[in-house]
Amino acid sequence: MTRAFLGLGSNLGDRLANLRAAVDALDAREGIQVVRSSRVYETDPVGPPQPDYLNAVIELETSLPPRTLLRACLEAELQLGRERSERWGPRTIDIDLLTYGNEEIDQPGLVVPHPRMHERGFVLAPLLELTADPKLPGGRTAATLRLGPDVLAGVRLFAPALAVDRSPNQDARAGPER
Ligand code: GSY
Repeated sequence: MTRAFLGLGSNLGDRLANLRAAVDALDAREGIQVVRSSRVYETDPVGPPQPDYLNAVIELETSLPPRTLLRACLEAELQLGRERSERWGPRTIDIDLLTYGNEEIDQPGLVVPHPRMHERGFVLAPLLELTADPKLPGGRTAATLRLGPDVLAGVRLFAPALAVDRSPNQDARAGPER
């Protein structure tokens, strides 16, 4: 089993419901167990003007290899109604693979640790709640990051940690009992 961290973001529709649905959709998949979530932050958009985001980070245990995990994230986005039209546009849900164990992967379409994660307050604030020493790009450590006030500007606490719904109905969606 490998420990992985995913970044979740939503700035369209019922944003909190979208984050909750993403947690449940991922946890329902074979080979993925959501261990815990950070709290939820409301964040100023990075990129072109668009509505504010809700962001959170979740920690997984997974038996899936990294590319299969990435595909599971993309499928969960589609399941939740994400349309991948605009690269920087508003979205119902965005699921980013931030880290996969201690692995460093640089392949077309799959770069882990996520190359911009250490620059983004909307990733760092929730991620550092879950782990004090995340795997960061370029061998950086959290202790050596220069976390000036700008990094966390526009990042506001919004809601408690997302819960994982493992009620019988959710299990039914996931298929056979695990
Ligand atoms: O990279 C994920 C999508 N995204 C976000 C986001 O999740 N949060 C904030 N605050 N800005 C963003 N810009 C993009 S694109």
